Amino acid sequence: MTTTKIPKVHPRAESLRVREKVKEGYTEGIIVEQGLIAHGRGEAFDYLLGELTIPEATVAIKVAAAALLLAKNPIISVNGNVATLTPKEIVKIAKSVGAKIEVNLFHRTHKRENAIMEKLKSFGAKNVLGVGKEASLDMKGLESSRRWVDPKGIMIADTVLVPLEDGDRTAELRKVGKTVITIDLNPLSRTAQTASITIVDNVVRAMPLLLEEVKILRKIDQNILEDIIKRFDNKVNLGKSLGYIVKRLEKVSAIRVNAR
Ligand code: PTJ
Repeated sequence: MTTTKIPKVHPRAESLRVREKVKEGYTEGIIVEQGLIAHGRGEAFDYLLGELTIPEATVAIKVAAAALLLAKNPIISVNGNVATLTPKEIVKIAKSVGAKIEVNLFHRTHKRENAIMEKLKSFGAKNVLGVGKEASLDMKGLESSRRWVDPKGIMIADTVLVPLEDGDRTAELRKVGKTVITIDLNPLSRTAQTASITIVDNVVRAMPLLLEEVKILRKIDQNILEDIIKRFDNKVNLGKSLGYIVKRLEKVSAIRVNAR
């Protein structure tokens, strides 16, 4: 496998380093070809954000941490891209909030499920659900392979963290009363629009921040956590996230026009 040397001074070095990671995930059989394209779409939105965690994402991360800590039965749903980009954080967040971990793939193959499970186990996960025959229950209302879930996992969870995915599932999970937390760079995506809590950010930045927030809020009273959630409106926060992009583009374009 060839690894490209990324010059430290390259203005977009971090983004290029993440690309190398994505390429590794593909070589390891964890990320599917379509995942490379999905990553490119994410990069484009990240560019619009300025490749940083915007204030609206910081707010949503706090709410997400509170929701995970208050959940009776939380779970983290993992696909190829997230398993490659943030395996350490998946395992640590799961441990910190007592969440289960389930592999749930759009492009499902047993080989990929196994590769993802092994990756997570190499980062300390004890039990990974949803692999092979374990994903035996049909979550009605879905056409894709994502409908196969583990009876011990997503099916009975009250709160599901679905970092980065296609939009077919979030609405169905909401319909059956689950709290859905997502991390999606595209504030316009179906997942972003239908989740209970949407963090408009790159998983590589948001997952470590979510872990830190969980550690902070763990020490806080339950009624304060409930209050954090009550005061949050996802539609409003999504609107503000889009507003952030609009303002940023207006600012950049004004600089260009004035420089002429
Ligand atoms: O591993 P599988 O088989 O379950 O397949 C996973 C992919 C990602 C291929 C599948 O879920 C898919 O096709 O997703 P979409 O429809 O391309 O949606 C992915 C969403 O994630 C898009 O809205 C992207 O903008 C967003 N995205 C991509 N990379 C990141 C991201 N959001 C946050 N952080 C990223 N690094």
